[in-house]
Amino acid sequence: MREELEAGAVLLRAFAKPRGAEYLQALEHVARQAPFRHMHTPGGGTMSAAMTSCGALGWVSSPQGYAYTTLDPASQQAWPAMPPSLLDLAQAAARAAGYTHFTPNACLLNRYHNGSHMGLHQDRDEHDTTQPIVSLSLGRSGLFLWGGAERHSRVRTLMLEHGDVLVWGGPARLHYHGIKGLGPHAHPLTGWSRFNITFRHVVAPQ
Ligand code: MD3
Ligand code: FE
Repeated sequence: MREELEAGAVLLRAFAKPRGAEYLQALEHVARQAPFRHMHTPGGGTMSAAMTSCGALGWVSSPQGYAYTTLDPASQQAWPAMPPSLLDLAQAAARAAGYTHFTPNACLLNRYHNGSHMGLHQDRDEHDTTQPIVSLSLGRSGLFLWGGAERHSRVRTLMLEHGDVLVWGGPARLHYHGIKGLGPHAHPLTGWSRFNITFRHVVAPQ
């Protein structure tokens, strides 16, 4: 089911559900090489969602700021390669949403437990807003906050379920969004955890 949420933003309900277990295996393969960790923020806080990355570039937060890097600071090694199954899924979803030339080179993996959330924010570290962001939700459901162009724009909520894919581009690419919390039920494949994988095209740091 393809639902246009606003200009540029498409929700593909259950798009990834048939292969959900396969995508979770790919996620575990990444996390064995680059474990999930709780990053620190420039403001002195710690993010309640645990994160890791795969692909040529990975996203890191530290007291010094936010950046995409070619090396995982935890290992000083390159980030794990993007699993082909995940890359295929992201490109198929982008195509289904009307974005034909999506070439993600960064993939951010988020893990939420009880009490994890992600405050309203914009994704603007990619330095390329011509390509969309594709998001894959796996496991326990999450309450997505969907805002607008400004921090104080009206915010709507949407439950994201296992296998749902969001494609966010065009005029909606820089809109505010977040995760308020998790659904009440455990998921047969992930228990009390929710995972989200976002695929991005990032302009390589100089
Ligand atoms: C709307 N992740 O990793 S995914 C993030 O569920 C992030 O973990 C959330 O926000 C999560 O940055 C939400 C859906 C999403 C992702 C990127 C967007 C929605 C977006 C970028 C622009 C607008
Ligand atoms: Fe985001």
